[in-house]
Amino acid sequence: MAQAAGAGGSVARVRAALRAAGHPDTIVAAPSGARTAQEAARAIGCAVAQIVKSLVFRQGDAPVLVLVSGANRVDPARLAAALGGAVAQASGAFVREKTGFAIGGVAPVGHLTPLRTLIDADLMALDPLWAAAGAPDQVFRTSAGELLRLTGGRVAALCAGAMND
Ligand code: 5CA
Repeated sequence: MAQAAGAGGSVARVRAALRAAGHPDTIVAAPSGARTAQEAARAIGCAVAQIVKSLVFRQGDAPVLVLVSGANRVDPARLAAALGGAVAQASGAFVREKTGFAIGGVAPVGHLTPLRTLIDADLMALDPLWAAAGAPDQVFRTSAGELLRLTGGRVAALCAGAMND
């Protein structure tokens, strides 16, 4: 299995989190790379919309995980409304500190600390979904229902992106 150098521990953390939650181990390597949603979709052979972006924002010092379709962009106003306050996109250092993952490999599960999670409503209509598995060349297959269950996240309409135009 191809793995980014030094990312083996991060992928193992995702695998352990999936197993602990009773989710099948669906992690696969994308040797051509899956650093962006476009790259991941090309590697898997699925629509960009089916790639889950795991975006970290910060509300003060608190991290917030936002799961959104690769075809969508988060609308900052909708996100602020859903969270009841302004948020900013987190720096790579903040993301690493709170999740243990580097940008490009941030998974929806297996974080070092608990993250309040929001799931964009558009993801609910897409199946299967693929999300990063802790490294920029590893993804796993899942579903919107499983993401809800795994993260304990709340569904909200967060995007005014491609699917809402
Ligand atoms: N592996 C792919 C497909 S699952 C992936 O992780 N995509 S992602 O969208 O979830 O992660 C990339 C996101 O990281 C970008 O959309 C962007 O929001 C964020 N990002 C990229 N560069 C930076 C940076 N320098 N600082 C903070 N966030 C960044």
